[in-house]
Amino acid sequence: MIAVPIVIVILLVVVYLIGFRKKSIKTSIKTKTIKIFKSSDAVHLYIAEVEVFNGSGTNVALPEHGGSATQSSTAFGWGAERAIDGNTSGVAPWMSATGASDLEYLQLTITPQVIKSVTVHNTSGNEVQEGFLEGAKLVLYDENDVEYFAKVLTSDISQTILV
Ligand SMILES: [Ca+2]
Repeated sequence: MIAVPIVIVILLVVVYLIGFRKKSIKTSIKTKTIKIFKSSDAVHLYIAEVEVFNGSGTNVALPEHGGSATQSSTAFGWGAERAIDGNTSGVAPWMSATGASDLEYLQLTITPQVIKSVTVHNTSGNEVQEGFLEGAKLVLYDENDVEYFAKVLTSDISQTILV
């Protein structure tokens, strides 16, 4: 009679330990690079702003916190730095814009550290009709440039992805 509760307790402890172990592994990964790949449905990849938050709530994508940005190519002179300038406005021209090939991307490099979330600000208004991010792909890489997380973006004006 007493064996059943003991077995249940042991099972609960095992489930708890497995869950704890997985969580610990994931949260210990240090991110170095964040890329957003253009959807093939979009002409250009327009990004109003990308914010990358660590556990202290600091936006580490900002240049003053160690972030930098490049992109595969630049259209209209709207450089990658506009995606990390602290201005989340999605109204042209306050955004980055890549060229129009199928392989365009924006790349952020941060001081390698554990991050908690990424917020992507989309274009808005009528100036850039094809700028909505639906189908674009967010990919995170660790400090050895190994991909460890990916998520397809939506057309939302602002979307936060928990890592
Ligand atoms: Ca901006």
